[in-house]
Amino acid sequence: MNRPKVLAKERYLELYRKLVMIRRLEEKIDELFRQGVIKGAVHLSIGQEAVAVGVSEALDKKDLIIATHRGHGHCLMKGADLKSMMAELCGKATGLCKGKGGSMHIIDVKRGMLGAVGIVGSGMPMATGVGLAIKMQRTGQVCVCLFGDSASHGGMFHESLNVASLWKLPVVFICENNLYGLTVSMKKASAVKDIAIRAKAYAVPGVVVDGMDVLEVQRAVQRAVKRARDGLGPSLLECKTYRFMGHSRGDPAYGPYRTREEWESWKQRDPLLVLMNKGGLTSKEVEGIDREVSREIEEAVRFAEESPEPDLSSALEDIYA
Ligand SMILES: Cc1ncc(C[n+]2csc(CCOP(=O)(O)OP(=O)(O)O)c2C)c(N)n1
Repeated sequence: MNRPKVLAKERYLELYRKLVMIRRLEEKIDELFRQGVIKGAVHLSIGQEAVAVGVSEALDKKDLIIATHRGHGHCLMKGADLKSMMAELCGKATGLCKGKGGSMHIIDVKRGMLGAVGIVGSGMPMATGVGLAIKMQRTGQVCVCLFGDSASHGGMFHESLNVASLWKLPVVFICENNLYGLTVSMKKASAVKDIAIRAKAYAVPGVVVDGMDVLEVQRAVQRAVKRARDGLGPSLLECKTYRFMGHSRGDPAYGPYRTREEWESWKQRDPLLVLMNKGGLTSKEVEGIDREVSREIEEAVRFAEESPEPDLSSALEDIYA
Protein backbone atom coordinates (compact mmCIF):
# COMPACT_ATOMS: atom_id res chain seq x y z
CA MET A 1 0.00 0.00 0.00
CA ASN A 2 1.17 3.50 -0.78
CA ARG A 3 1.08 4.98 2.73
CA PRO A 4 1.91 8.68 3.21
CA LYS A 5 5.26 9.00 4.94
CA VAL A 6 5.14 10.32 8.49
CA LEU A 7 7.50 13.24 8.79
CA ALA A 8 9.54 14.05 11.85
CA LYS A 9 8.56 17.15 13.79
CA GLU A 10 11.89 18.79 12.83
CA ARG A 11 10.91 18.54 9.19
CA TYR A 12 7.62 20.35 9.80
CA LEU A 13 9.44 23.03 11.77
CA GLU A 14 11.99 23.43 8.99
CA LEU A 15 9.22 23.92 6.42
CA TYR A 16 7.36 26.28 8.74
CA ARG A 17 10.51 28.38 9.04
CA LYS A 18 10.68 28.74 5.26
CA LEU A 19 7.02 29.67 4.92
CA VAL A 20 7.19 32.21 7.70
CA MET A 21 10.42 33.65 6.31
CA ILE A 22 8.62 34.61 3.09
CA ARG A 23 5.57 35.85 5.03
CA ARG A 24 7.55 38.14 7.35
CA LEU A 25 9.85 39.30 4.56
CA GLU A 26 6.90 40.39 2.46
CA GLU A 27 5.16 42.06 5.41
CA LYS A 28 8.35 44.07 5.87
CA ILE A 29 8.50 44.85 2.15
CA ASP A 30 4.93 46.15 2.38
CA GLU A 31 5.87 48.35 5.33
CA LEU A 32 8.96 49.74 3.59
CA PHE A 33 6.99 50.35 0.42
CA ARG A 34 4.35 52.33 2.29
CA GLN A 35 7.13 54.39 3.89
CA GLY A 36 8.55 55.17 0.45
CA VAL A 37 11.80 53.33 1.17
CA ILE A 38 11.08 50.72 -1.52
CA LYS A 39 10.16 52.36 -4.79
CA GLY A 40 8.52 51.19 -8.01
CA ALA A 41 5.85 48.50 -8.07
CA VAL A 42 5.68 45.73 -5.50
CA HIS A 43 3.61 42.53 -5.83
CA LEU A 44 3.32 40.43 -2.70
CA SER A 45 2.80 36.67 -2.60
CA ILE A 46 1.41 36.52 0.93
CA GLY A 47 -0.91 33.48 0.90
CA GLN A 48 1.01 31.79 -1.92
CA GLU A 49 4.13 30.85 0.07
CA ALA A 50 3.52 27.09 -0.08
CA VAL A 51 4.21 27.11 -3.82
CA ALA A 52 7.61 28.80 -3.52
CA VAL A 53 8.69 26.53 -0.67
CA GLY A 54 7.27 23.34 -2.21
CA VAL A 55 8.97 24.02 -5.54
CA SER A 56 12.36 24.75 -4.02
CA GLU A 57 12.18 21.65 -1.81
CA ALA A 58 11.77 19.50 -4.91
CA LEU A 59 14.76 20.96 -6.76
CA ASP A 60 18.49 20.40 -6.63
CA LYS A 61 20.85 23.34 -6.26
CA LYS A 62 21.90 23.08 -9.90
CA ASP A 63 18.31 23.40 -11.17
CA LEU A 64 16.96 26.65 -12.56
CA ILE A 65 13.82 28.71 -12.12
CA ILE A 66 12.16 31.60 -13.86
CA ALA A 67 9.55 33.44 -11.79
CA THR A 68 7.16 36.33 -12.28
CA HIS A 69 6.53 39.85 -10.98
CA ARG A 70 5.40 38.08 -7.77
CA GLY A 71 8.75 36.37 -7.25
CA HIS A 72 10.28 37.41 -3.89
CA GLY A 73 9.53 34.02 -2.30
CA HIS A 74 10.93 32.02 -5.19
CA CYS A 75 14.14 34.05 -5.24
CA LEU A 76 14.67 33.65 -1.51
CA MET A 77 13.87 29.93 -1.58
CA LYS A 78 16.28 29.34 -4.45
CA GLY A 79 18.95 30.38 -1.99
CA ALA A 80 19.39 34.11 -2.53
CA ASP A 81 21.05 35.90 0.36
CA LEU A 82 18.42 37.76 2.41
CA LYS A 83 20.59 40.85 2.93
CA SER A 84 21.45 41.19 -0.77
CA MET A 85 17.78 40.74 -1.61
CA MET A 86 16.69 43.45 0.78
CA ALA A 87 19.38 45.77 -0.56
CA GLU A 88 18.14 45.10 -4.09
CA LEU A 89 14.57 45.89 -3.13
CA CYS A 90 15.79 49.15 -1.62
CA GLY A 91 17.75 49.98 -4.79
CA LYS A 92 21.17 49.78 -3.18
CA ALA A 93 24.55 49.05 -4.82
CA THR A 94 25.03 45.96 -2.60
CA GLY A 95 21.84 44.40 -3.99
CA LEU A 96 21.65 41.21 -6.06
CA CYS A 97 21.42 43.26 -9.27
CA LYS A 98 23.42 46.21 -7.91
CA GLY A 99 20.15 48.01 -7.23
CA LYS A 100 19.00 48.06 -10.84
CA GLY A 101 16.44 45.24 -10.82
CA GLY A 102 14.23 46.03 -7.87
CA SER A 103 11.24 43.98 -6.83
CA MET A 104 9.97 42.96 -10.26
CA HIS A 105 13.31 42.03 -11.81
CA ILE A 106 15.19 40.45 -8.99
CA ILE A 107 17.54 37.69 -10.17
CA ASP A 108 20.39 35.62 -8.80
CA VAL A 109 21.93 33.69 -11.68
CA LYS A 110 24.59 32.06 -9.49
CA ARG A 111 21.87 30.39 -7.44
CA GLY A 112 19.80 29.40 -10.46
CA MET A 113 17.18 32.13 -10.18
CA LEU A 114 17.28 33.24 -13.81
CA GLY A 115 14.66 35.91 -13.65
CA ALA A 116 11.64 37.50 -12.13
CA VAL A 117 9.95 38.93 -15.17
CA GLY A 118 7.43 41.73 -15.24
CA ILE A 119 6.06 41.06 -18.72
CA VAL A 120 3.19 38.67 -18.13
CA GLY A 121 3.76 35.29 -19.81
CA SER A 122 7.25 36.04 -21.07
CA GLY A 123 8.92 33.58 -18.70
CA MET A 124 7.44 30.61 -20.56
CA PRO A 125 9.28 30.93 -23.90
CA MET A 126 12.42 31.82 -21.96
CA ALA A 127 12.11 28.62 -19.89
CA THR A 128 11.54 26.62 -23.07
CA GLY A 129 14.77 28.07 -24.48
CA VAL A 130 16.58 27.25 -21.26
CA GLY A 131 15.18 23.70 -21.49
CA LEU A 132 16.59 23.38 -25.00
CA ALA A 133 20.00 24.59 -23.81
CA ILE A 134 19.95 22.07 -20.94
CA LYS A 135 19.08 19.26 -23.33
CA MET A 136 21.76 20.21 -25.86
CA GLN A 137 24.41 20.61 -23.19
CA ARG A 138 23.27 17.48 -21.30
CA THR A 139 23.69 19.09 -17.91
CA GLY A 140 20.93 17.07 -16.24
CA GLN A 141 19.28 20.22 -14.93
CA VAL A 142 15.58 21.03 -14.89
CA CYS A 143 14.07 24.46 -15.44
CA VAL A 144 10.94 25.36 -13.49
CA CYS A 145 8.80 28.13 -14.92
CA LEU A 146 6.24 29.88 -12.73
CA PHE A 147 3.41 32.02 -14.04
CA GLY A 148 -0.05 33.21 -13.06
CA ASP A 149 -3.48 32.09 -14.22
CA SER A 150 -3.84 35.19 -16.36
CA ALA A 151 -0.55 34.43 -18.14
CA SER A 152 -1.90 31.00 -19.05
CA HIS A 153 -4.56 32.52 -21.31
CA GLY A 154 -1.94 34.06 -23.61
CA GLY A 155 -0.34 32.66 -26.75
CA MET A 156 3.08 32.17 -25.19
CA PHE A 157 1.67 29.49 -22.89
CA HIS A 158 0.46 27.40 -25.85
CA GLU A 159 3.56 27.89 -27.99
CA SER A 160 5.85 27.04 -25.10
CA LEU A 161 4.00 23.91 -24.05
CA ASN A 162 3.81 22.69 -27.61
CA VAL A 163 7.51 23.11 -28.36
CA ALA A 164 8.63 21.83 -24.96
CA SER A 165 6.49 18.71 -25.41
CA LEU A 166 7.50 18.15 -29.03
CA TRP A 167 11.20 18.34 -28.17
CA LYS A 168 10.82 16.64 -24.76
CA LEU A 169 12.49 19.49 -22.92
CA PRO A 170 13.22 19.31 -19.17
CA VAL A 171 10.84 22.08 -18.15
CA VAL A 172 8.20 22.07 -15.43
CA PHE A 173 5.48 24.64 -16.04
CA ILE A 174 3.82 25.72 -12.81
CA CYS A 175 0.75 27.91 -12.82
CA GLU A 176 0.14 29.72 -9.54
CA ASN A 177 -3.59 30.05 -9.96
CA ASN A 178 -4.61 32.69 -7.43
CA LEU A 179 -7.95 33.09 -9.27
CA TYR A 180 -7.35 36.66 -10.47
CA GLY A 181 -5.37 38.55 -13.09
CA LEU A 182 -5.35 42.07 -11.63
CA THR A 183 -9.07 42.45 -10.89
CA VAL A 184 -10.36 39.98 -13.49
CA SER A 185 -11.57 36.70 -12.09
CA MET A 186 -10.71 33.36 -13.68
CA LYS A 187 -14.43 32.78 -14.12
CA LYS A 188 -14.60 35.73 -16.51
CA ALA A 189 -11.33 35.05 -18.29
CA SER A 190 -11.19 31.30 -18.79
CA ALA A 191 -13.40 28.88 -20.72
CA VAL A 192 -12.15 26.03 -18.54
CA LYS A 193 -12.27 25.69 -14.77
CA ASP A 194 -8.91 23.98 -14.46
CA ILE A 195 -5.93 25.28 -16.39
CA ALA A 196 -4.27 21.88 -15.93
CA ILE A 197 -6.70 20.39 -18.45
CA ARG A 198 -5.00 22.35 -21.24
CA ALA A 199 -1.97 20.08 -20.89
CA LYS A 200 -3.89 17.38 -22.73
CA ALA A 201 -3.75 19.39 -25.94
CA TYR A 202 0.04 19.17 -25.84
CA ALA A 203 0.33 15.53 -24.71
CA VAL A 204 1.83 16.34 -21.34
CA PRO A 205 0.60 15.48 -17.84
CA GLY A 206 -1.61 18.17 -16.31
CA VAL A 207 -2.10 18.04 -12.56
CA VAL A 208 -4.22 20.13 -10.20
CA VAL A 209 -2.37 20.64 -6.91
CA ASP A 210 -3.46 22.07 -3.57
CA GLY A 211 -1.28 25.18 -3.62
CA MET A 212 -1.92 25.93 0.06
CA ASP A 213 -0.25 22.69 1.14
CA VAL A 214 3.52 22.82 0.89
CA LEU A 215 3.88 19.04 1.10
CA GLU A 216 1.42 18.47 -1.73
CA VAL A 217 3.28 20.99 -3.89
CA GLN A 218 6.62 19.38 -3.12
CA ARG A 219 5.30 15.90 -4.01
CA ALA A 220 3.80 17.02 -7.31
CA VAL A 221 6.91 18.95 -8.33
CA GLN A 222 9.15 16.01 -7.43
CA ARG A 223 7.19 13.78 -9.80
CA ALA A 224 7.35 16.34 -12.61
CA VAL A 225 11.07 16.92 -12.03
CA LYS A 226 11.76 13.18 -12.23
CA ARG A 227 9.87 12.96 -15.49
CA ALA A 228 11.86 15.89 -16.88
CA ARG A 229 15.21 14.43 -15.76
CA ASP A 230 14.29 11.07 -17.27
CA GLY A 231 14.02 12.76 -20.65
CA LEU A 232 10.23 12.39 -20.86
CA GLY A 233 9.55 16.10 -21.27
CA PRO A 234 7.52 18.79 -19.52
CA SER A 235 4.56 18.72 -17.15
CA LEU A 236 1.97 21.31 -16.29
CA LEU A 237 1.07 21.75 -12.63
CA GLU A 238 -1.72 24.05 -11.58
CA CYS A 239 -1.37 25.08 -7.94
CA LYS A 240 -4.67 26.43 -6.64
CA THR A 241 -3.79 29.25 -4.31
CA TYR A 242 -4.84 32.73 -3.22
CA ARG A 243 -3.18 36.07 -2.60
CA PHE A 244 -4.23 37.56 0.71
CA MET A 245 -3.13 41.04 -0.34
CA GLY A 246 -4.25 43.18 -3.26
CA HIS A 247 -2.66 42.83 -6.69
CA SER A 248 0.07 45.39 -6.01
CA ARG A 249 0.88 48.65 -4.25
CA GLY A 250 -1.88 49.71 -1.92
CA ASP A 251 -4.77 47.71 -3.45
CA PRO A 252 -7.15 46.45 -0.78
CA ALA A 253 -7.21 42.77 0.20
CA TYR A 254 -10.88 42.56 -0.73
CA GLY A 255 -13.09 45.16 -2.27
CA PRO A 256 -14.84 45.77 -5.53
CA TYR A 257 -13.75 42.61 -7.32
CA ARG A 258 -13.67 39.97 -4.57
CA THR A 259 -15.76 39.49 -1.49
CA ARG A 260 -14.74 39.45 2.11
CA GLU A 261 -16.43 36.03 2.48
CA GLU A 262 -14.26 34.54 -0.26
CA TRP A 263 -11.12 36.08 1.26
CA GLU A 264 -12.01 34.77 4.71
CA SER A 265 -12.70 31.27 3.46
CA TRP A 266 -9.21 31.12 1.89
CA LYS A 267 -7.71 32.55 5.07
CA GLN A 268 -8.89 29.37 6.81
CA ARG A 269 -6.51 27.53 4.50
CA ASP A 270 -3.52 29.80 5.14
CA PRO A 271 -0.45 27.70 4.20
CA LEU A 272 1.09 28.33 7.62
CA LEU A 273 -2.04 26.96 9.32
CA VAL A 274 -2.31 24.01 6.95
CA LEU A 275 1.25 22.98 7.79
CA MET A 276 0.80 23.56 11.52
CA ASN A 277 -2.29 21.36 11.50
CA LYS A 278 -0.65 18.63 9.44
CA GLY A 279 2.42 18.54 11.66
CA GLY A 280 0.52 19.08 14.91
CA LEU A 281 2.63 22.18 15.60
CA THR A 282 1.54 24.45 18.44
CA SER A 283 1.85 28.25 18.56
CA LYS A 284 4.36 27.80 21.35
CA GLU A 285 6.52 25.57 19.17
CA VAL A 286 6.68 28.07 16.35
CA GLU A 287 7.04 31.26 18.42
CA GLY A 288 10.83 30.97 18.66
CA ILE A 289 11.13 30.48 14.90
CA ASP A 290 9.00 33.54 14.30
CA ARG A 291 11.22 35.65 16.57
CA GLU A 292 14.42 34.41 14.93
CA VAL A 293 13.07 35.08 11.43
CA SER A 294 11.97 38.61 12.36
CA ARG A 295 15.44 39.29 13.77
CA GLU A 296 17.10 38.11 10.54
CA ILE A 297 14.83 40.37 8.52
CA GLU A 298 15.62 43.38 10.71
CA GLU A 299 19.33 42.70 10.19
CA ALA A 300 18.79 42.61 6.43
CA VAL A 301 16.94 45.93 6.58
CA ARG A 302 19.81 47.45 8.53
CA PHE A 303 22.29 46.15 5.95
CA ALA A 304 20.20 47.73 3.17
CA GLU A 305 19.87 51.03 5.04
CA GLU A 306 23.61 51.25 5.57
CA SER A 307 24.46 50.33 1.97
CA PRO A 308 25.36 52.99 -0.59
CA GLU A 309 23.18 54.06 -3.51
CA PRO A 310 24.52 52.92 -6.92
CA ASP A 311 26.88 55.47 -8.42
CA LEU A 312 25.52 57.35 -11.42
CA SER A 313 28.64 56.35 -13.39
CA SER A 314 27.47 52.70 -13.22
CA ALA A 315 24.13 53.45 -14.94
CA LEU A 316 25.17 51.92 -18.26
CA GLU A 317 27.03 48.92 -16.83
CA ASP A 318 25.43 45.43 -17.01
CA ILE A 319 22.96 46.55 -19.64
CA TYR A 320 22.46 43.91 -22.34
CA ALA A 321 19.53 45.14 -24.38
C1 LIG B 1 2.19 41.46 -21.47
C2 LIG B 1 1.64 42.19 -20.26
N1 LIG B 1 0.34 42.60 -20.26
C3 LIG B 1 -0.17 43.25 -19.20
C4 LIG B 1 0.61 43.50 -18.10
C5 LIG B 1 0.00 44.21 -16.88
N2 LIG B 1 -0.17 43.22 -15.80
C6 LIG B 1 0.70 43.16 -14.78
S1 LIG B 1 0.33 41.93 -13.72
C7 LIG B 1 -1.03 41.49 -14.60
C8 LIG B 1 -1.92 40.35 -14.15
C9 LIG B 1 -1.18 39.07 -14.05
O1 LIG B 1 -2.02 38.07 -13.56
P1 LIG B 1 -1.50 36.61 -13.39
O2 LIG B 1 -0.72 36.18 -14.58
O3 LIG B 1 -2.66 35.76 -13.01
O4 LIG B 1 -0.48 36.71 -12.17
P2 LIG B 1 -0.75 37.25 -10.69
O5 LIG B 1 -0.57 38.73 -10.74
O6 LIG B 1 -2.13 36.83 -10.33
O7 LIG B 1 0.29 36.59 -9.86
C10 LIG B 1 -1.17 42.30 -15.73
C11 LIG B 1 -2.27 42.16 -16.72
C12 LIG B 1 1.96 43.09 -18.14
N3 LIG B 1 2.79 43.32 -17.11
N4 LIG B 1 2.44 42.42 -19.21
